Amino acid sequence: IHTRTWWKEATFYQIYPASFKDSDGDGWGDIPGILSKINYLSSLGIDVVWLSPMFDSPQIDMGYDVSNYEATYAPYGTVEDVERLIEACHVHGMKIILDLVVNHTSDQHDWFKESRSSKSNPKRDWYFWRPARHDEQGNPLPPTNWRGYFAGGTWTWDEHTQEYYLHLYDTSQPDLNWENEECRKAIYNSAIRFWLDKGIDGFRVDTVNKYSKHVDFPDAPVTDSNAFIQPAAQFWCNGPRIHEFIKEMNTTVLSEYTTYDGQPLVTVGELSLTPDPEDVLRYVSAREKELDMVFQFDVTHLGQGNGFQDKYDFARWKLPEMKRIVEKWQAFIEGTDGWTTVFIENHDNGRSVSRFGNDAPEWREKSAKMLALCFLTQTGTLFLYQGQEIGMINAPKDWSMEEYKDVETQNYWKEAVQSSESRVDPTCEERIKHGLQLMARDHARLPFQWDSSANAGFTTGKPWMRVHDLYKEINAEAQEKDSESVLAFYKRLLRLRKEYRDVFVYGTFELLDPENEGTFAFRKHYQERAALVVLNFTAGSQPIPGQGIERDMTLLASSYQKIALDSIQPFEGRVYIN
Ligand code: TEU
Repeated sequence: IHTRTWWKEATFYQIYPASFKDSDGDGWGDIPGILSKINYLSSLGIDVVWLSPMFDSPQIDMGYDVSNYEATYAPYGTVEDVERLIEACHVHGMKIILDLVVNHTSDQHDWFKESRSSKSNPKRDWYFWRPARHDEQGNPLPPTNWRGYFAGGTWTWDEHTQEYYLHLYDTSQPDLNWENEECRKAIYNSAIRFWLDKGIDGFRVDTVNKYSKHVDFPDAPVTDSNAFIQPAAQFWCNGPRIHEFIKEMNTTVLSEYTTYDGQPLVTVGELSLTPDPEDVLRYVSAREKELDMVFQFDVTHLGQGNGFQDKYDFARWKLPEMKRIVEKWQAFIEGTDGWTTVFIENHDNGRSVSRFGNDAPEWREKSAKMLALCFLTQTGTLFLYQGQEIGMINAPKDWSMEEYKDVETQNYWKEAVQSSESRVDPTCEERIKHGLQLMARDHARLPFQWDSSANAGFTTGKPWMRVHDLYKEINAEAQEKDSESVLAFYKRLLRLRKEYRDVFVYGTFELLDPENEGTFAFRKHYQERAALVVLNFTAGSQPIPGQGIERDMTLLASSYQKIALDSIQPFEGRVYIN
Protein backbone atom coordinates (compact mmCIF):
# COMPACT_ATOMS: atom_id res chain seq x y z
CA ILE A 1 0.00 0.00 0.00
CA HIS A 2 1.40 3.36 -0.99
CA THR A 3 1.45 6.23 1.43
CA ARG A 4 -0.69 9.13 0.28
CA THR A 5 1.17 12.24 -0.75
CA TRP A 6 -0.03 15.43 -2.37
CA TRP A 7 1.99 14.96 -5.55
CA LYS A 8 0.62 11.49 -6.17
CA GLU A 9 -2.93 12.81 -6.39
CA ALA A 10 -2.12 16.08 -8.13
CA THR A 11 -2.77 16.71 -11.81
CA PHE A 12 0.17 18.47 -13.46
CA TYR A 13 -0.25 20.69 -16.52
CA GLN A 14 2.74 21.48 -18.73
CA ILE A 15 3.03 24.94 -20.24
CA TYR A 16 5.34 25.56 -23.16
CA PRO A 17 5.97 29.29 -22.77
CA ALA A 18 6.67 30.07 -26.45
CA SER A 19 3.28 28.76 -27.52
CA PHE A 20 0.81 29.37 -24.72
CA LYS A 21 -0.22 33.03 -24.85
CA ASP A 22 1.46 36.17 -26.16
CA SER A 23 0.60 39.37 -24.27
CA ASP A 24 2.65 41.95 -26.21
CA GLY A 25 2.30 41.07 -29.88
CA ASP A 26 5.89 39.98 -30.54
CA GLY A 27 4.66 36.56 -31.65
CA TRP A 28 6.18 34.68 -28.70
CA GLY A 29 4.15 33.50 -25.77
CA ASP A 30 5.22 35.06 -22.47
CA ILE A 31 4.82 35.00 -18.70
CA PRO A 32 2.29 37.88 -18.58
CA GLY A 33 0.32 35.87 -21.15
CA ILE A 34 0.27 32.88 -18.80
CA LEU A 35 -0.78 35.18 -15.96
CA SER A 36 -3.71 36.39 -18.06
CA LYS A 37 -4.89 32.77 -18.32
CA ILE A 38 -4.58 31.89 -14.65
CA ASN A 39 -8.37 31.56 -14.30
CA TYR A 40 -8.45 29.21 -17.26
CA LEU A 41 -5.84 27.05 -15.55
CA SER A 42 -7.52 27.01 -12.18
CA SER A 43 -10.95 26.29 -13.68
CA LEU A 44 -9.52 23.25 -15.47
CA GLY A 45 -9.04 21.49 -12.16
CA ILE A 46 -5.29 21.09 -12.32
CA ASP A 47 -3.06 21.30 -9.26
CA VAL A 48 0.45 22.00 -10.50
CA VAL A 49 1.79 24.04 -13.39
CA TRP A 50 5.02 22.76 -14.94
CA LEU A 51 6.62 25.56 -16.86
CA SER A 52 9.03 24.48 -19.60
CA PRO A 53 12.27 26.52 -19.75
CA MET A 54 11.77 30.28 -19.69
CA PHE A 55 15.45 30.95 -18.88
CA ASP A 56 17.70 33.08 -21.01
CA SER A 57 18.67 31.15 -24.09
CA PRO A 58 19.64 31.53 -27.74
CA GLN A 59 16.67 29.19 -28.39
CA ILE A 60 18.52 26.73 -30.59
CA ASP A 61 16.64 24.00 -28.71
CA MET A 62 13.70 26.12 -27.52
CA GLY A 63 15.15 27.02 -24.16
CA TYR A 64 16.63 23.59 -23.35
CA ASP A 65 19.87 25.38 -24.15
CA VAL A 66 20.21 27.71 -21.16
CA SER A 67 22.65 30.62 -21.34
CA ASN A 68 21.81 31.98 -17.88
CA TYR A 69 19.83 30.09 -15.22
CA GLU A 70 19.23 33.25 -13.22
CA ALA A 71 17.65 35.31 -15.98
CA THR A 72 14.68 34.90 -18.29
CA TYR A 73 14.56 34.99 -22.06
CA ALA A 74 13.58 38.63 -22.64
CA PRO A 75 10.60 37.97 -24.96
CA TYR A 76 9.12 35.81 -22.16
CA GLY A 77 9.32 38.60 -19.57
CA THR A 78 11.44 39.18 -16.48
CA VAL A 79 12.39 37.32 -13.33
CA GLU A 80 9.83 39.56 -11.57
CA ASP A 81 7.16 38.30 -13.98
CA VAL A 82 8.03 34.74 -12.99
CA GLU A 83 7.79 35.75 -9.32
CA ARG A 84 4.33 37.15 -10.06
CA LEU A 85 3.37 33.87 -11.73
CA ILE A 86 4.59 31.85 -8.74
CA GLU A 87 2.52 34.06 -6.47
CA ALA A 88 -0.57 33.86 -8.69
CA CYS A 89 -0.41 30.07 -8.83
CA HIS A 90 -0.20 29.91 -5.06
CA VAL A 91 -3.05 32.38 -4.58
CA HIS A 92 -5.17 30.11 -6.79
CA GLY A 93 -4.23 27.06 -4.76
CA MET A 94 -1.90 25.67 -7.42
CA LYS A 95 1.76 24.83 -7.19
CA ILE A 96 4.37 25.52 -9.82
CA ILE A 97 7.50 23.67 -10.88
CA LEU A 98 10.24 24.66 -13.31
CA ASP A 99 12.42 22.69 -15.68
CA LEU A 100 15.88 21.86 -14.39
CA VAL A 101 18.15 21.59 -17.43
CA VAL A 102 21.59 20.79 -16.08
CA ASN A 103 23.00 17.99 -18.18
CA HIS A 104 24.24 20.70 -20.51
CA THR A 105 24.17 24.46 -20.98
CA SER A 106 24.07 26.59 -24.09
CA ASP A 107 27.45 27.37 -25.64
CA GLN A 108 26.46 30.98 -24.89
CA HIS A 109 26.53 30.38 -21.13
CA ASP A 110 29.36 32.30 -19.41
CA TRP A 111 30.62 29.04 -17.92
CA PHE A 112 31.19 27.59 -21.35
CA LYS A 113 32.62 30.80 -22.76
CA GLU A 114 35.20 30.74 -19.98
CA SER A 115 35.82 27.03 -20.35
CA ARG A 116 36.42 27.45 -24.06
CA SER A 117 38.71 30.48 -23.65
CA SER A 118 41.89 28.51 -22.82
CA LYS A 119 43.11 25.12 -21.70
CA SER A 120 44.21 26.58 -18.39
CA ASN A 121 40.98 28.39 -17.58
CA PRO A 122 39.69 27.38 -14.10
CA LYS A 123 36.40 26.32 -15.70
CA ARG A 124 38.08 24.24 -18.42
CA ASP A 125 37.14 21.04 -16.59
CA TRP A 126 33.48 22.07 -16.15
CA TYR A 127 32.87 20.59 -19.61
CA PHE A 128 34.42 17.61 -21.39
CA TRP A 129 37.39 18.58 -23.54
CA ARG A 130 39.46 15.95 -25.33
CA PRO A 131 42.17 16.00 -28.00
CA ALA A 132 41.68 14.51 -31.46
CA ARG A 133 42.64 10.96 -32.32
CA HIS A 134 44.14 10.11 -35.67
CA ASP A 135 43.40 7.34 -38.10
CA GLU A 136 46.11 5.36 -39.95
CA GLN A 137 46.41 8.08 -42.59
CA GLY A 138 46.87 10.68 -39.89
CA ASN A 139 43.45 12.29 -40.33
CA PRO A 140 41.92 13.70 -37.15
CA LEU A 141 39.05 11.77 -35.59
CA PRO A 142 36.77 12.73 -32.69
CA PRO A 143 37.58 11.07 -29.34
CA THR A 144 34.75 8.55 -29.78
CA ASN A 145 32.40 7.39 -32.52
CA TRP A 146 29.26 8.10 -30.48
CA ARG A 147 26.01 9.13 -32.05
CA GLY A 148 23.99 11.53 -29.92
CA TYR A 149 20.52 12.99 -30.26
CA PHE A 150 19.37 15.21 -33.10
CA ALA A 151 20.98 13.08 -35.83
CA GLY A 152 24.61 13.87 -35.17
CA GLY A 153 27.86 12.94 -33.44
CA THR A 154 28.68 13.96 -29.88
CA TRP A 155 31.94 15.89 -30.41
CA THR A 156 32.55 19.30 -31.91
CA TRP A 157 36.01 20.62 -32.76
CA ASP A 158 37.01 23.93 -31.23
CA GLU A 159 39.52 25.78 -33.40
CA HIS A 160 40.63 28.15 -30.68
CA THR A 161 42.00 25.58 -28.21
CA GLN A 162 42.36 22.72 -30.70
CA GLU A 163 40.26 20.22 -28.79
CA TYR A 164 36.86 18.58 -29.08
CA TYR A 165 34.02 19.15 -26.59
CA LEU A 166 31.26 16.68 -25.78
CA HIS A 167 27.56 17.30 -26.45
CA LEU A 168 24.84 14.65 -26.43
CA TYR A 169 22.41 17.05 -28.11
CA ASP A 170 23.06 19.93 -30.49
CA THR A 171 26.61 21.27 -30.95
CA SER A 172 25.37 24.40 -29.17
CA GLN A 173 24.57 22.32 -26.04
CA PRO A 174 27.90 21.29 -24.43
CA ASP A 175 27.55 18.71 -21.63
CA LEU A 176 28.46 19.85 -18.13
CA ASN A 177 31.07 17.76 -16.35
CA TRP A 178 29.33 16.47 -13.23
CA GLU A 179 32.58 14.74 -12.20
CA ASN A 180 33.85 18.19 -11.25
CA GLU A 181 32.68 19.07 -7.75
CA GLU A 182 32.96 22.82 -8.19
CA CYS A 183 30.80 22.53 -11.29
CA ARG A 184 28.15 20.60 -9.38
CA LYS A 185 28.13 23.24 -6.64
CA ALA A 186 27.65 25.96 -9.24
CA ILE A 187 24.74 24.04 -10.76
CA TYR A 188 23.10 23.66 -7.35
CA ASN A 189 23.42 27.33 -6.56
CA SER A 190 22.54 28.83 -9.88
CA ALA A 191 19.97 26.53 -11.43
CA ILE A 192 18.38 25.14 -8.26
CA ARG A 193 18.69 27.39 -5.21
CA PHE A 194 18.07 30.57 -7.15
CA TRP A 195 14.55 29.43 -8.07
CA LEU A 196 13.73 27.53 -4.90
CA ASP A 197 14.49 30.73 -3.02
CA LYS A 198 11.85 32.40 -5.20
CA GLY A 199 9.27 29.96 -3.94
CA ILE A 200 8.78 27.29 -6.60
CA ASP A 201 7.48 23.91 -5.46
CA GLY A 202 9.82 21.53 -7.26
CA PHE A 203 11.38 20.60 -10.58
CA ARG A 204 10.89 18.55 -13.68
CA VAL A 205 14.42 17.29 -14.10
CA ASP A 206 15.53 17.22 -17.72
CA THR A 207 17.60 14.28 -19.03
CA VAL A 208 18.19 13.15 -15.45
CA ASN A 209 19.95 9.90 -16.33
CA LYS A 210 22.67 11.47 -18.50
CA TYR A 211 24.79 13.30 -15.90
CA SER A 212 27.25 10.46 -15.51
CA LYS A 213 29.20 9.25 -18.54
CA HIS A 214 31.81 6.57 -19.06
CA VAL A 215 34.64 9.07 -18.86
CA ASP A 216 37.21 6.65 -20.21
CA PHE A 217 35.30 7.34 -23.44
CA PRO A 218 35.35 3.96 -25.18
CA ASP A 219 34.25 3.57 -28.79
CA ALA A 220 30.84 2.05 -29.41
CA PRO A 221 30.64 -1.21 -31.35
CA VAL A 222 29.99 -0.70 -35.06
CA THR A 223 26.41 -1.63 -35.87
CA ASP A 224 25.94 0.65 -38.87
CA SER A 225 28.73 0.03 -41.36
CA ASN A 226 27.71 3.01 -43.53
CA ALA A 227 28.51 5.54 -40.86
CA PHE A 228 31.28 6.65 -38.52
CA ILE A 229 28.91 7.52 -35.67
CA GLN A 230 27.27 4.61 -33.85
CA PRO A 231 24.53 4.20 -31.25
CA ALA A 232 26.32 4.51 -27.91
CA ALA A 233 23.74 5.20 -25.23
CA GLN A 234 25.28 2.53 -22.99
CA PHE A 235 28.25 4.88 -22.54
CA TRP A 236 26.41 8.10 -21.75
CA CYS A 237 23.15 7.02 -20.16
CA ASN A 238 22.64 5.63 -16.62
CA GLY A 239 26.40 5.91 -16.11
CA PRO A 240 28.50 4.68 -13.16
CA ARG A 241 28.04 7.69 -10.84
CA ILE A 242 24.49 8.68 -11.74
CA HIS A 243 22.82 7.62 -8.49
CA GLU A 244 25.54 9.22 -6.39
CA PHE A 245 25.01 12.55 -8.22
CA ILE A 246 21.25 12.54 -7.87
CA LYS A 247 21.44 11.61 -4.18
CA GLU A 248 23.88 14.43 -3.58
CA MET A 249 21.63 16.94 -5.34
CA ASN A 250 18.78 15.78 -3.19
CA THR A 251 20.49 15.72 0.19
CA THR A 252 22.58 18.84 -0.22
CA VAL A 253 19.98 21.10 -1.83
CA LEU A 254 16.45 19.91 -2.53
CA SER A 255 15.79 18.43 0.90
CA GLU A 256 16.38 21.85 2.51
CA TYR A 257 13.22 23.25 0.93
CA THR A 258 9.47 22.73 1.09
CA THR A 259 6.53 23.82 -1.04
CA TYR A 260 4.77 27.11 -0.37
CA ASP A 261 2.32 25.31 1.90
CA GLY A 262 4.96 23.45 3.86
CA GLN A 263 4.91 20.08 2.16
CA PRO A 264 7.76 18.13 0.59
CA LEU A 265 8.93 19.43 -2.78
CA VAL A 266 8.20 17.36 -5.85
CA THR A 267 10.69 16.10 -8.43
CA VAL A 268 9.88 14.30 -11.64
CA GLY A 269 12.79 13.14 -13.75
CA GLU A 270 12.90 12.60 -17.46
CA LEU A 271 14.17 9.04 -17.81
CA SER A 272 14.59 8.09 -21.43
CA LEU A 273 16.26 4.91 -22.69
CA THR A 274 15.51 2.97 -19.52
CA PRO A 275 12.94 0.29 -20.29
CA ASP A 276 13.77 -2.07 -17.41
CA PRO A 277 11.59 -1.54 -14.30
CA GLU A 278 14.44 -2.60 -12.02
CA ASP A 279 16.62 0.17 -13.38
CA VAL A 280 13.77 2.66 -13.06
CA LEU A 281 13.16 1.64 -9.45
CA ARG A 282 16.67 2.70 -8.47
CA TYR A 283 15.68 6.28 -9.33
CA VAL A 284 12.25 6.36 -7.72
CA SER A 285 12.34 3.94 -4.81
CA ALA A 286 11.18 6.05 -1.85
CA ARG A 287 13.95 4.73 0.35
CA GLU A 288 16.65 5.71 -2.13
CA LYS A 289 15.72 9.41 -1.79
CA GLU A 290 16.52 10.34 -5.39
CA LEU A 291 13.42 11.36 -7.36
CA ASP A 292 9.73 11.15 -6.55
CA MET A 293 8.83 9.81 -9.98
CA VAL A 294 10.03 9.73 -13.57
CA PHE A 295 8.66 9.90 -17.08
CA GLN A 296 9.13 6.66 -18.89
CA PHE A 297 8.62 6.82 -22.64
CA ASP A 298 7.38 3.43 -23.83
CA VAL A 299 3.94 4.75 -24.81
CA THR A 300 5.21 7.78 -26.71
CA HIS A 301 7.73 5.54 -28.51
CA LEU A 302 4.93 3.57 -30.17
CA GLY A 303 5.36 4.10 -33.90
CA GLN A 304 8.96 5.30 -33.65
CA GLY A 305 11.45 3.21 -35.60
CA ASN A 306 13.99 1.07 -33.84
CA GLY A 307 16.93 2.89 -32.41
CA PHE A 308 18.11 6.43 -32.75
CA GLN A 309 18.78 6.54 -36.48
CA ASP A 310 15.30 5.35 -37.32
CA LYS A 311 13.32 7.40 -34.84
CA TYR A 312 11.14 8.99 -37.54
CA ASP A 313 10.91 5.93 -39.75
CA PHE A 314 7.35 5.04 -38.79
CA ALA A 315 7.00 1.48 -37.48
CA ARG A 316 3.52 -0.03 -37.43
CA TRP A 317 2.28 -0.96 -33.99
CA LYS A 318 -0.75 -2.80 -32.73
CA LEU A 319 -3.00 -2.07 -29.80
CA PRO A 320 -1.85 -5.13 -27.76
CA GLU A 321 1.60 -3.50 -27.58
CA MET A 322 0.15 -0.39 -26.00
CA LYS A 323 -1.80 -2.52 -23.53
CA ARG A 324 1.31 -4.43 -22.46
CA ILE A 325 3.19 -1.19 -21.92
CA VAL A 326 0.39 0.31 -19.86
CA GLU A 327 0.13 -2.89 -17.85
CA LYS A 328 3.88 -2.95 -17.24
CA TRP A 329 4.02 0.53 -15.73
CA GLN A 330 0.71 0.19 -13.89
CA ALA A 331 2.07 -2.98 -12.28
CA PHE A 332 5.33 -1.20 -11.42
CA ILE A 333 4.03 0.22 -8.15
CA GLU A 334 2.82 -3.14 -6.87
CA GLY A 335 5.26 -4.64 -4.46
CA THR A 336 7.68 -1.72 -4.76
CA ASP A 337 8.05 1.60 -2.98
CA GLY A 338 8.30 3.43 -6.29
CA TRP A 339 5.65 5.60 -7.92
CA THR A 340 4.76 6.08 -11.56
CA THR A 341 3.55 8.79 -13.95
CA VAL A 342 0.73 8.77 -16.49
CA PHE A 343 0.90 10.88 -19.66
CA ILE A 344 0.55 10.68 -23.43
CA GLU A 345 1.70 14.12 -24.52
CA ASN A 346 4.53 16.55 -23.93
CA HIS A 347 6.51 19.07 -25.96
CA ASP A 348 8.66 16.32 -27.53
CA ASN A 349 5.90 14.36 -29.25
CA GLY A 350 3.13 14.55 -31.81
CA ARG A 351 -0.43 15.08 -30.59
CA SER A 352 -2.06 11.98 -29.10
CA VAL A 353 -5.28 12.27 -31.12
CA SER A 354 -3.27 12.16 -34.35
CA ARG A 355 -0.97 9.36 -33.19
CA PHE A 356 -3.19 7.06 -31.16
CA GLY A 357 -6.69 8.00 -32.28
CA ASN A 358 -7.91 9.50 -35.53
CA ASP A 359 -7.78 13.21 -36.30
CA ALA A 360 -10.28 13.19 -39.20
CA PRO A 361 -13.11 15.70 -38.56
CA GLU A 362 -15.67 13.00 -37.72
CA TRP A 363 -13.43 11.20 -35.21
CA ARG A 364 -11.12 13.70 -33.57
CA GLU A 365 -13.36 14.71 -30.68
CA LYS A 366 -14.38 11.13 -30.04
CA SER A 367 -10.73 10.07 -30.08
CA ALA A 368 -9.72 12.84 -27.69
CA LYS A 369 -12.38 11.80 -25.18
CA MET A 370 -11.59 8.11 -25.54
CA LEU A 371 -7.88 8.75 -24.90
CA ALA A 372 -8.80 10.92 -21.93
CA LEU A 373 -10.77 8.02 -20.47
CA CYS A 374 -7.87 5.67 -21.14
CA PHE A 375 -5.28 7.73 -19.31
CA LEU A 376 -7.19 9.73 -16.70
CA THR A 377 -8.33 6.50 -15.07
CA GLN A 378 -4.82 5.12 -14.64
CA THR A 379 -2.83 4.80 -11.43
CA GLY A 380 0.04 7.24 -10.91
CA THR A 381 0.55 10.97 -11.18
CA LEU A 382 -1.23 12.47 -14.16
CA PHE A 383 0.50 14.94 -16.47
CA LEU A 384 -1.37 16.87 -19.17
CA TYR A 385 0.22 18.93 -21.90
CA GLN A 386 -1.25 22.28 -22.98
CA GLY A 387 -3.89 21.86 -25.68
CA GLN A 388 -4.47 18.18 -24.93
CA GLU A 389 -7.56 19.23 -22.97
CA ILE A 390 -9.13 20.78 -26.08
CA GLY A 391 -8.08 17.94 -28.36
CA MET A 392 -5.49 19.84 -30.41
CA ILE A 393 -4.21 17.79 -33.34
CA ASN A 394 -1.03 17.60 -35.46
CA ALA A 395 -0.19 20.22 -38.08
CA PRO A 396 -1.99 19.62 -41.41
CA LYS A 397 -0.20 17.25 -43.78
CA ASP A 398 -0.01 19.82 -46.57
CA TRP A 399 2.34 22.10 -44.62
CA SER A 400 5.83 22.24 -46.11
CA MET A 401 8.77 20.99 -44.05
CA GLU A 402 9.86 24.61 -43.69
CA GLU A 403 7.03 25.18 -41.22
CA TYR A 404 8.74 22.71 -38.89
CA LYS A 405 11.12 24.70 -36.70
CA ASP A 406 12.57 22.12 -34.34
CA VAL A 407 16.32 21.47 -34.55
CA GLU A 408 15.75 17.72 -34.24
CA THR A 409 13.18 17.71 -37.06
CA GLN A 410 15.40 19.77 -39.32
CA ASN A 411 18.44 17.57 -38.72
CA TYR A 412 16.58 14.31 -39.34
CA TRP A 413 15.00 15.86 -42.41
CA LYS A 414 18.39 16.92 -43.82
CA GLU A 415 19.77 13.45 -43.15
CA ALA A 416 16.84 11.88 -44.99
CA VAL A 417 17.08 14.19 -47.98
CA GLN A 418 20.82 13.48 -48.29
CA SER A 419 20.24 9.78 -48.03
CA SER A 420 17.64 9.91 -50.82
CA GLU A 421 19.68 12.18 -53.05
CA SER A 422 22.80 10.10 -52.75
CA ARG A 423 20.60 7.07 -53.52
CA VAL A 424 21.88 5.26 -50.43
CA ASP A 425 18.22 4.88 -49.52
CA PRO A 426 16.05 6.39 -52.29
CA THR A 427 12.73 6.17 -50.43
CA CYS A 428 14.11 7.63 -47.20
CA GLU A 429 12.79 11.14 -47.83
CA GLU A 430 9.19 10.03 -48.29
CA ARG A 431 9.28 7.73 -45.28
CA ILE A 432 10.82 10.28 -42.93
CA LYS A 433 8.39 12.94 -44.09
CA HIS A 434 5.54 10.64 -43.18
CA GLY A 435 7.12 9.92 -39.79
CA LEU A 436 7.63 13.59 -39.08
CA GLN A 437 4.07 14.41 -40.06
CA LEU A 438 2.98 11.99 -37.39
CA MET A 439 5.61 12.27 -34.68
CA ALA A 440 7.70 15.45 -35.01
CA ARG A 441 8.16 17.47 -31.83
CA ASP A 442 6.81 20.51 -33.68
CA HIS A 443 3.20 19.34 -33.55
CA ALA A 444 2.99 19.99 -29.83
CA ARG A 445 4.59 23.41 -30.27
CA LEU A 446 1.93 25.05 -32.44
CA PRO A 447 0.38 28.06 -30.71
CA PHE A 448 -2.44 27.29 -28.31
CA GLN A 449 -5.83 27.76 -29.96
CA TRP A 450 -7.69 30.14 -27.68
CA ASP A 451 -10.52 31.39 -29.90
CA SER A 452 -11.65 31.98 -33.48
CA SER A 453 -10.07 35.43 -33.87
CA ALA A 454 -6.93 35.99 -35.96
CA ASN A 455 -4.02 33.68 -34.99
CA ALA A 456 -6.39 31.73 -32.76
CA GLY A 457 -6.20 34.56 -30.22
CA PHE A 458 -2.63 33.52 -29.42
CA THR A 459 -0.98 36.75 -30.60
CA THR A 460 -1.82 40.01 -32.30
CA GLY A 461 1.55 39.84 -34.08
CA LYS A 462 3.23 37.29 -36.31
CA PRO A 463 3.42 33.99 -34.41
CA TRP A 464 6.90 32.40 -34.12
CA MET A 465 5.33 29.16 -35.29
CA ARG A 466 2.43 28.84 -37.69
CA VAL A 467 -1.04 28.54 -36.17
CA HIS A 468 -3.10 25.45 -37.01
CA ASP A 469 -5.43 25.94 -39.99
CA LEU A 470 -8.35 24.49 -38.03
CA TYR A 471 -8.32 26.91 -35.09
CA LYS A 472 -11.85 28.07 -35.83
CA GLU A 473 -13.06 24.50 -35.32
CA ILE A 474 -10.79 23.58 -32.42
CA ASN A 475 -10.42 26.28 -29.76
CA ALA A 476 -10.90 26.80 -26.04
CA GLU A 477 -13.51 29.56 -26.23
CA ALA A 478 -15.93 27.51 -28.32
CA GLN A 479 -15.42 24.53 -26.03
CA GLU A 480 -16.03 26.55 -22.87
CA LYS A 481 -19.57 27.18 -24.16
CA ASP A 482 -20.28 23.58 -25.11
CA SER A 483 -21.10 21.10 -22.35
CA GLU A 484 -20.29 18.21 -24.72
CA SER A 485 -16.86 19.51 -25.74
CA VAL A 486 -13.54 17.78 -25.20
CA LEU A 487 -12.69 20.50 -22.68
CA ALA A 488 -15.89 19.93 -20.69
CA PHE A 489 -15.17 16.20 -20.76
CA TYR A 490 -11.65 16.70 -19.40
CA LYS A 491 -12.96 18.88 -16.59
CA ARG A 492 -15.57 16.28 -15.67
CA LEU A 493 -13.05 13.43 -15.71
CA LEU A 494 -10.52 15.38 -13.67
CA ARG A 495 -13.21 15.89 -11.02
CA LEU A 496 -14.11 12.20 -11.09
CA ARG A 497 -10.46 11.24 -10.82
CA LYS A 498 -10.32 13.21 -7.55
CA GLU A 499 -13.65 11.98 -6.25
CA TYR A 500 -12.71 8.33 -6.86
CA ARG A 501 -9.00 8.74 -6.22
CA ASP A 502 -8.82 5.45 -4.34
CA VAL A 503 -9.44 3.45 -7.44
CA PHE A 504 -8.14 5.79 -10.14
CA VAL A 505 -5.00 7.25 -8.54
CA TYR A 506 -4.08 4.43 -6.15
CA GLY A 507 -5.88 1.36 -7.49
CA THR A 508 -4.40 -1.82 -8.92
CA PHE A 509 -4.69 -2.54 -12.63
CA GLU A 510 -6.03 -5.64 -14.33
CA LEU A 511 -5.76 -5.92 -18.11
CA LEU A 512 -8.66 -7.68 -19.86
CA ASP A 513 -8.63 -9.30 -23.27
CA PRO A 514 -4.95 -8.49 -23.97
CA GLU A 515 -4.81 -9.78 -27.55
CA ASN A 516 -7.85 -7.88 -28.84
CA GLU A 517 -6.52 -5.50 -31.51
CA GLY A 518 -9.54 -3.21 -31.68
CA THR A 519 -10.53 -2.57 -28.10
CA PHE A 520 -8.75 -1.89 -24.82
CA ALA A 521 -10.40 -2.89 -21.56
CA PHE A 522 -9.13 -2.91 -18.02
CA ARG A 523 -10.38 -3.09 -14.50
CA LYS A 524 -9.09 -1.08 -11.57
CA HIS A 525 -9.45 -2.23 -7.97
CA TYR A 526 -9.16 -0.69 -4.58
CA GLN A 527 -10.47 -2.83 -1.71
CA GLU A 528 -14.19 -3.27 -2.47
CA ARG A 529 -14.21 -0.58 -5.10
CA ALA A 530 -13.84 -1.55 -8.77
CA ALA A 531 -13.91 0.39 -12.01
CA LEU A 532 -14.17 -0.96 -15.53
CA VAL A 533 -12.83 0.98 -18.52
CA VAL A 534 -13.75 -0.05 -22.08
CA LEU A 535 -12.31 1.72 -25.10
CA ASN A 536 -12.65 1.32 -28.84
CA PHE A 537 -9.51 2.29 -30.76
CA THR A 538 -11.08 1.73 -34.19
CA ALA A 539 -13.43 3.57 -36.56
CA GLY A 540 -15.86 0.62 -36.56
CA SER A 541 -18.25 -0.67 -33.97
CA GLN A 542 -16.88 -3.53 -31.77
CA PRO A 543 -18.32 -6.06 -29.35
CA ILE A 544 -17.87 -5.14 -25.68
CA PRO A 545 -14.50 -6.60 -24.73
CA GLY A 546 -13.79 -8.83 -21.74
CA GLN A 547 -16.67 -10.57 -20.01
CA GLY A 548 -19.04 -7.71 -20.70
CA ILE A 549 -20.37 -5.27 -18.14
CA GLU A 550 -21.06 -6.83 -14.77
CA ARG A 551 -24.46 -6.34 -13.11
CA ASP A 552 -23.19 -4.33 -10.19
CA MET A 553 -21.51 -1.75 -12.39
CA THR A 554 -23.00 1.64 -13.20
CA LEU A 555 -21.88 4.02 -15.88
CA LEU A 556 -19.70 6.82 -14.50
CA ALA A 557 -18.66 8.58 -17.70
CA SER A 558 -18.96 7.97 -21.39
CA SER A 559 -17.74 9.75 -24.49
CA TYR A 560 -20.99 9.14 -26.38
CA GLN A 561 -24.35 10.44 -25.24
CA LYS A 562 -26.18 7.28 -26.31
CA ILE A 563 -24.58 3.96 -25.56
CA ALA A 564 -25.40 0.38 -26.54
CA LEU A 565 -25.15 -2.48 -24.07
CA ASP A 566 -23.66 -5.11 -26.34
CA SER A 567 -21.33 -3.06 -28.51
CA ILE A 568 -19.00 -0.13 -28.35
CA GLN A 569 -19.11 2.54 -31.03
CA PRO A 570 -16.17 3.95 -33.05
CA PHE A 571 -13.59 5.59 -30.76
CA GLU A 572 -16.02 5.31 -27.87
CA GLY A 573 -14.81 5.10 -24.29
CA ARG A 574 -16.70 4.40 -21.06
CA VAL A 575 -15.92 3.94 -17.44
CA TYR A 576 -18.14 2.01 -15.04
CA ILE A 577 -17.92 1.84 -11.29
CA ASN A 578 -19.44 -0.46 -8.67
O1 TEU B 1 14.68 15.68 -23.85
C1 TEU B 1 15.60 14.67 -23.59
C2 TEU B 1 15.63 13.49 -24.39
O2 TEU B 1 16.68 12.89 -24.26
C3 TEU B 1 14.75 12.82 -25.29
O3 TEU B 1 14.48 11.53 -24.89
C4 TEU B 1 13.57 13.47 -25.78
O4 TEU B 1 12.49 12.63 -25.51
C5 TEU B 1 13.82 13.63 -27.22
O5 TEU B 1 14.44 14.88 -27.39
C6 TEU B 1 12.61 13.57 -28.03
O6 TEU B 1 12.91 13.87 -29.32
C7 TEU B 1 14.84 16.87 -23.16
C8 TEU B 1 13.79 17.86 -23.56
O7 TEU B 1 12.52 17.37 -23.23
C9 TEU B 1 13.92 18.17 -25.02
O8 TEU B 1 12.96 19.08 -25.46
C10 TEU B 1 15.31 18.73 -25.24
O9 TEU B 1 15.53 18.91 -26.61
C11 TEU B 1 16.39 17.83 -24.65
O10 TEU B 1 16.09 17.44 -23.33
C12 TEU B 1 17.72 18.51 -24.60
O11 TEU B 1 17.75 19.40 -23.54
